[in-house]
Amino acid sequence: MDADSHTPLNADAIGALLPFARRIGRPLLVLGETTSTNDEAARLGREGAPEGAVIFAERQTSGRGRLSRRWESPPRRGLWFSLLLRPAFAQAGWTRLTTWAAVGIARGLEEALPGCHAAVKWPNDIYLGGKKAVGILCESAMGPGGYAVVGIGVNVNQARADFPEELRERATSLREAAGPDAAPLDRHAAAAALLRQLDALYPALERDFAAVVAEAQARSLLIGRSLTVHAPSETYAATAEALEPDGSLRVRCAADGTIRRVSGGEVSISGWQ
Ligand code: BT5
Repeated sequence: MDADSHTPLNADAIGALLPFARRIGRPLLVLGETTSTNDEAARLGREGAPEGAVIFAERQTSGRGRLSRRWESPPRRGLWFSLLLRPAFAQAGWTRLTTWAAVGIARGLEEALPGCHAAVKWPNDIYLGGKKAVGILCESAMGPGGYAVVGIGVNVNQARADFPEELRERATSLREAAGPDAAPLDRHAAAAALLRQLDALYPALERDFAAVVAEAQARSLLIGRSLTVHAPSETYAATAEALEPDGSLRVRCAADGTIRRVSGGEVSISGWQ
């Protein structure tokens, strides 16, 4: 199947599947091509747009992950989108957004593909069947008029051959998780499931974040595992113990048994790529 035989995304078709009273998904925009939907959402943020805007793009020419890594965004195969948010609590707490998005997206994937299990690899990846299906990139502008952008890349309809060779063993799509001969999924239904779940979970970001963290921990691929922690200033071996109330990761350092909290940087699971 070539790219053009995948039905183009249409904002009205997604909106028709969302509740009228919603915070997230108003307005809904679909662009043909952009550098990165995070750039577009940030532009809306700078222009003073209210929270809730969601921007999809069929193609990103500079889709990015953390640390300027590249995010593969093949046209019409996935859902590449960004949310513009202005949470109504102190900006220091906006780091919660990654955990919130991970849980909302995990629930949305399980709604879009009943029977699948979505696991969270702290802090910003979602895995299906042991492979990465989703990446999340939160970027904020602090200060007066500040805003947060939550960028989400969901692999929906890629077949194995659609991934670049170096990702084939590590990445997957909803379609691949559905089975070897599964037909392409309806991206409108998948997008609506994701946005409905994020919208439904949004109040918990402020009022019941402990429940969000508890679910992220229950879905976590890391807890109890041996890890390598790549902190900004050092790399060390550790075991993941739990998520902290703010969503950071509590680990026990292998060398001296001390407990540490990891809130930035990277972790890799020993024995994984
Ligand atoms: C992420 O970064 O996983 C965050 C990705 C966020 C992408 C969305 S798409 C909409 C919005 N607009 C953007 O420009 N970005 C956001 P990180 O944890 O740094 O992981 C990046 C790594 O994931 C890469 O170095 C690859 O190894 C791998 N990767 C790249 N593309 C992938 C894909 N489509 N599926 C699975 N893994 C991928």
